Order: sequence, then structure tokens, then C-alpha cells
Amino acid sequence: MKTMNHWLATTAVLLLSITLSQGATWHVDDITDPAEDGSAEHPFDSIQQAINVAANGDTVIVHPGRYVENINFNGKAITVQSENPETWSVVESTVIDGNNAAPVVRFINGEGPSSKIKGFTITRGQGNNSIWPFVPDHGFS
Ligand SMILES: [Ca+2]
Repeated sequence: MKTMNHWLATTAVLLLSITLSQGATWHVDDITDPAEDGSAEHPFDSIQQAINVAANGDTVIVHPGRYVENINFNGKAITVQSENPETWSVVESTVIDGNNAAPVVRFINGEGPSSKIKGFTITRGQGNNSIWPFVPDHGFS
């Protein structure tokens, strides 16, 4: 019993430190999944779904695919990225397609340097240059 209590205490401390050190990770893919919940096993189907449930400090990982969306960070200090922003083949195959409907990505709710998007091919956006891509100091990388 003493060993069990020690294990529980250690586990609790470990979980607490993980919670304090990093936010949650949400997953998105282009596979329709009725059980989707944003987990690695059941990724959401759209990037905006993940942004909507993300809290400040969270990371959204988008798996390779073509996402026809016009996303809005909604003021959140989150990172939205492909599986590997440093690898061109991943960047090339992880596409956000604005469908010529609106700006592809919007930072219009007071986002700061902690709102980041990286590792995507962004295409077919429409908007005016005051929104995209001329947004200084807003975490583009
Ligand atoms: Ca999915």
C-alpha cells in the first residue's frame, strides 16, 4: 500500500508538471471520422474545429491533406502547424486552400506573437493587403 501511495503521488506530480509546462495538442486530418474528438486517434476534419476548442498555449497539428477553409485564430495564443514545418515535402502536401472566398488565415482579434502558423502551403486567398499577408509581428514563421 505504501508503494501504491508513492506511485500515485509521483504520478500526480508528473501529470501536474506536464499540464503546467505545455498546452494540449489537437489533431486535424482530411479523413471523415464520426468519432472525431481532436485526439491523435480521431482527428478533427477541419482546422477551424480545432482552433475553436483550443485554449491559449495549445498546439494544433494538421496532418497532410488539402483543407478548403478560411480560418480565424479568434484571438487565441496557439500554434497551428503541419506535422513537420521544417520538411518541405510535408509543407508542400499540407495545404490550406481559401477557395478564393476570403483571406485564408485571419489574425483580426488582437493576436500577438504567440499566435503562430507554420509549415503550410497557403493558397487561393482573397482579401485586402491590410489583412493578409501584411500583418507585422504576428508570429509568422
Ligand atoms: Ca478527421
